[in-house]
Amino acid sequence: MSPAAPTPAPSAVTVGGRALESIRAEFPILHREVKGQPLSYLDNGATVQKPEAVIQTVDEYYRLHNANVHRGIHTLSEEATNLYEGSRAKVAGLLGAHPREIIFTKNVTSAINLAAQGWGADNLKPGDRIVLTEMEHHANIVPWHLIAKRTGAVIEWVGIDDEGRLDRESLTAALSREPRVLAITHVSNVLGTILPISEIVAEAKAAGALTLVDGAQAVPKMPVNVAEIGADFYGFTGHKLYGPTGIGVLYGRREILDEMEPFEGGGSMINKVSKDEVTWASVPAKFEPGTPPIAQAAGLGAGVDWVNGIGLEAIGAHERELTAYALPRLEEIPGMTLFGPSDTTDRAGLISFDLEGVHPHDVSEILDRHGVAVRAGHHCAQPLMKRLGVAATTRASFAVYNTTEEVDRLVEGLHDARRVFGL
Ligand code: C6P
Repeated sequence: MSPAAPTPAPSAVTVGGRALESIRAEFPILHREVKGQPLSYLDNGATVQKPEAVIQTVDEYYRLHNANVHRGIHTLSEEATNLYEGSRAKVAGLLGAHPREIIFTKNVTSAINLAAQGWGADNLKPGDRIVLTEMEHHANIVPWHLIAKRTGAVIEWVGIDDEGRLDRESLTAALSREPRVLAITHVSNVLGTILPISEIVAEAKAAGALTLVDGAQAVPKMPVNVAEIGADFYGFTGHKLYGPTGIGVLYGRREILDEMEPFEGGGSMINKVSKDEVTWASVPAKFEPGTPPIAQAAGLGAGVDWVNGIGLEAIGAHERELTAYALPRLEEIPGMTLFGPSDTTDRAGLISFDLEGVHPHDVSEILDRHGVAVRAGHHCAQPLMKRLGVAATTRASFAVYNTTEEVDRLVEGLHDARRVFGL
């Protein structure tokens, strides 16, 4: 563990060339109080707060442009369609993909379900192997259980080492058994581990596996280029990228999307419907039945513009600095166990921990009295909790607007939690 970094003066901190204070000013919710204390929102792994630009875009959509997309030949419908498709182009630009490779879904959970069911139903057969890792979120476990049950495929697990990094030997061994699928996270939502995803995907492809990457915790924290990564599918969720809830993204390689049958049927995804037969629209419409999340897509587009204005490299670096600042201070607290890699080169801005003698729910409740919001629980990663030997952890997770003062308040709150429990 590196020695504690000195506290920078708040007014001197910049992110992507912008003063941190001016970035914070763009987030209205950061100025409210909780339990009579200023809010320190450190639950960004669950969802991030929204800047004015995103809030205004959603508001303006309903005030000025609300209509259904791809349907009406009238001005409002054209405006709504332009906003919706414009956001698709922005997301494609962010990921280095073609807009036709971007499917809008409800969240990353539905993106992974779409890929698992849509691809798996026609491509998996009894005995086929699906490889998952011990650090997956349930969103990248349960959909594979569902398709395995339907097709007779079997799930195999790749382990992690004691620092929370992927056990590469275990991965290589699993890949040597020629699995049909590797579904893997890019960044762990519990450990913060950043996986060397391009290397892993290349190894899986060489073994002939279809690859799906869960980018829920990566896309808000670092530049992601799907062409460089080379995965067949890559998913993320809009509400963690400063956008609204209700919108997620599945990137799929064009050839795979063209070959895949739709997962759900309905309006907007067809070419022709007769009493006896249906033909599909081309991608991405084939995978977007019914009225899509139009306002949410517009908001996500504004979120993409907003992060591009600061730069994801700079956002990730700021969050890593906060992590480097927090780790030694947390480690000094008696009874503290920290999970995840001990240096910050391959870990993103989140920290899970266990405070001996205080249940994570109590930690979280006491921190809330200090105005500090963190998450406590299994973080939808129960196989990982089992591997770590705990039922739950407390997690502080950072975003672009967090400060070292907020880390100090977290540390003070944790000392208070120990006092409350007589420790
Ligand atoms: N993790 C957390 O507090 P949805 O709910 O579909 O927007 O995101 C699911 C998801 C998938 N993968 C990873 C790696 C995630 O972190 C999440 C969401 C939140 O850690 C809520 S459990």
